[in-house]
Amino acid sequence: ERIYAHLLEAKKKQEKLLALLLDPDKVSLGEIPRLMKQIHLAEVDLLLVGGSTVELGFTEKLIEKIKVLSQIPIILFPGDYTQITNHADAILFLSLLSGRNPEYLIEQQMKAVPMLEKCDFEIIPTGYILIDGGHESAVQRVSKTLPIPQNQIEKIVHTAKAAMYLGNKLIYLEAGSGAINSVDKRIVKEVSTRVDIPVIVGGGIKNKSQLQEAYENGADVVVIGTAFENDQNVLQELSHKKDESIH
Ligand code: 1GP
Repeated sequence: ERIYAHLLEAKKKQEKLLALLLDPDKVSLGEIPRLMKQIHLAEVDLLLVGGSTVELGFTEKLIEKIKVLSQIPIILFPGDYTQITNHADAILFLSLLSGRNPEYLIEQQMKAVPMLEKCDFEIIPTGYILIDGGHESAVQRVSKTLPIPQNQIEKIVHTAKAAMYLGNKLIYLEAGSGAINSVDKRIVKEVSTRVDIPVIVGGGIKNKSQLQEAYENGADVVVIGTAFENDQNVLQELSHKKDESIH
């Protein structure tokens, strides 16, 4: 339970964590050495690996390549059970609780079991909550579920608290990859004050002020994906977060 213990410890110390999301379908293996240099310089704390749809075997190849170059914990963030590989250090075992499609509430999780029985990494049960990011996100398209509107704060909080009562160890507030609107600060604040498990926030976060805003409102981990895909220098802009983190 090394990675989850680290998340809890960071939360206790109010030390904010930066996670970078790499989609195995979007990064080429040849770029990895150069990307990893930037990732190390920027003191990225966690690497999430996954995507809504990923070609079979790509996740494993990407993780193998990263592992040669880096000690940063690699956490699977799978869009479906076929992305699971024992090369990772942990998995966000997601249940899409904002949606009403049984496939992403329990079916995919059951299909994952034969593979998980062969894996020895940490399994971190995560309540995954899709919030309207102002565009049709890949999660929405693939899962065929509706996001919760940003103004339904109580519904989002109740979903998060129910997730916690069910035994989930993390809450992931997701505006969707490439969101126009990231998760509103009031949502981040309400959820993080009313649940006592770590809160991850992602979707549409592009710059330092958005990152800081999420941290200041209680996000324990912020995920950056698209912004780094579009501009690999963005990590340097975000990298001094530790000096300026909120106490
Ligand atoms: C998507 O929350 C992640 O699942 C990251 O979103 O790609 O918009 O940074 P972005």
